[in-house]
Amino acid sequence: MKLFWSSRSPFVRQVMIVAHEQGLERQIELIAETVAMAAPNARVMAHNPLNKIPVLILDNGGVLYDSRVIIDYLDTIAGGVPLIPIGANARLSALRQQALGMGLLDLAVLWRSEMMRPVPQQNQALLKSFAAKFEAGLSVLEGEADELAGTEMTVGHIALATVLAYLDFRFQSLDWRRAHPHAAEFAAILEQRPAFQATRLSDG
Ligand SMILES: N[C@@H](CCC(=O)N[C@@H](CS)C(=O)NCC(=O)O)C(=O)O
Repeated sequence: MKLFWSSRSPFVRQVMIVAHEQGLERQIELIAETVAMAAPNARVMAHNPLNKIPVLILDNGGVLYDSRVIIDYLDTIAGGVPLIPIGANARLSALRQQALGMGLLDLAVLWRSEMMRPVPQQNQALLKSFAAKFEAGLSVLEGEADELAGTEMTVGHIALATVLAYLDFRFQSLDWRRAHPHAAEFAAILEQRPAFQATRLSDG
């Protein structure tokens, strides 16, 4: 399998965490790609018309995107303890938490992109709205963090811990730990796992 990959992408990171947790990482060849909303990458678009990574190219030529689909695929073929639980309640809870994490990451990417525009061109209403939604999401995470920290890891844990890692990577001035100590404890526990250590976000 080949994965269109970047060390900067929190979506790619989740796929790689699942690959490591499920012992599949050696079966995945990483193809480094640079992507940007304003500069379509022809190699990526040839496989994913949305121009987004991660994209997984299967040995039989099949193509999978987005990160949730790839995670589901890896979790299925691994055949071990699933990170997407099987029982209905646990499954829905994990998928809802994953949706919160993925949604916060989508928001964070858009927020950062708006913040990087020259100040006179920034849409202040949009920035305020991004900040409000992000804070609301973090507050839900803070309320669930103790339970997350004490339960078996799922795709929900992975998505939410990756949001917090992305804040450390791209939003250092936010100082999110101050108002979210339970989330900070949850992140600290997960980041100790080898799969998380092996997949740290970086610009290099
Ligand atoms: N929903 C997608 C989001 C992926 C995504 O936004 N990836 C970013 C990199 S972090 C990207 O490829 N951006 C390029 C673009 O938006 O054109 C997923 O879960 O895979």
